Amino acid sequence: MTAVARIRSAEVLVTSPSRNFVTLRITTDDGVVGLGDATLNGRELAVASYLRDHVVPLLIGRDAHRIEDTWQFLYRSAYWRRGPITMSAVAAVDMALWDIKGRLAGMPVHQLLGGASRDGCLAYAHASGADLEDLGDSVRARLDEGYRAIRLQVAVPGMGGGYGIASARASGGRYTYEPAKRAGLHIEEGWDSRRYLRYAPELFEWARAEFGPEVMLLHDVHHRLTPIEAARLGRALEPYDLFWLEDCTPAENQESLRLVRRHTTTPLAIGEVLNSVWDFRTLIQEQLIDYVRASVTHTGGITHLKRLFDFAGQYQIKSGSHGPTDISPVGMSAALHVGLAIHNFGIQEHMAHHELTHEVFRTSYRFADGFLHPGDAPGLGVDYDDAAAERFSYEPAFLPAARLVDGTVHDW
Ligand code: CS2
Ligand code: MG
Repeated sequence: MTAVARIRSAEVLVTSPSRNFVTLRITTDDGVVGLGDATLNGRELAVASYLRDHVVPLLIGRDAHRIEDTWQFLYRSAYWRRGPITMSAVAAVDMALWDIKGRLAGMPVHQLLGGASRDGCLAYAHASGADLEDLGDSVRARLDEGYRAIRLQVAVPGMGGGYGIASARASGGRYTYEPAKRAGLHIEEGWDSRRYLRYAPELFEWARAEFGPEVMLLHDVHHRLTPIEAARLGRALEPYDLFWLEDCTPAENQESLRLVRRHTTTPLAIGEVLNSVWDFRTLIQEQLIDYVRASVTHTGGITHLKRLFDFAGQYQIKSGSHGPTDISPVGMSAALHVGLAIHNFGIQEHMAHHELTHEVFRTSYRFADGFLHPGDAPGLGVDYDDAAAERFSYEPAFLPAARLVDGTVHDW
């Protein structure tokens, strides 16, 4: 007799312990609980409504064990496919069902995915600064914590900023960059590609001279260059041996990466704003990238992310799971279970969550000597503290926009 675990309830939980998170909690008739992350930064309530109004009614009474069937049902029966809202909602259900299956089996999710393929997941941290001295302090703090791979972002002189910067000096050495701002108003930042292109190679020349050849260095362009500019940057950075150059040009037009690839051997990572295996098809089949930057939260959950990574693996492309603070601890844990299990793991982003976030989400993943491990607790290994969550009500927050010097809206 096959065991059935009927879904009794599914709740959409919104909380804001330092930033907004949307979580789906599914409970079976026997009281087994599973959690899924549905946080879409700056558009959180759209996914909350999609789940509450359109998905939860379809879940009640279904067998929580039927993960693949539920995934296909939610994806195909919606008729309106793909996109960040749909794929985040499907992801939350998928993660919660894997969590339930793991708890019922008494096994961590990575065991259900085939077991560990490695001892831990190589993680990279963020370092940034208002200038090189400030950035240096930030890098040293990350190295002291044990990271072996670090993403470097620094303000471009004369531009009054740049993407992904928190001053280490101003935050007392603690890295506190948070993309979404609670100010309520839409924040706009300036951008000048010519200044940036002149400065980026200087940044990495400095970094190699300062920190030597061993540390793995990463950099995020955040979609701001044209393909030919990206090609030029990739080539200029070759002497500094980057682990990867991320989102060097917007990738909706996947073919544009052909041009970049023709000119540079700097490894390329793409994909945090893409949501499905179909969005990556040309990038993967033509080997136009080296790392898939998808997140478990925005790409249909564990089931679809694994399918995407397996596809990439046939082309010697590795995983590089998106892991900023806007992926909740539930999403981070799910990404780690996948990362530990798959063969073609590359690296995991780790932008550590605020202490308040951990008061709501009790996690069992751990970091040591540059590596993350999801832990061996059954399921995903994350518990949600309702009493703590109730202390932090939702606060609207917006991602910034970028404008060029003449006022034109640019890619942020
Ligand atoms: C970034 C993200 O981590 C990254 O690589 O690109 O922090 C991104 O800006 C945010 O996830 C946007 O919500
Ligand atoms: Mg990025």
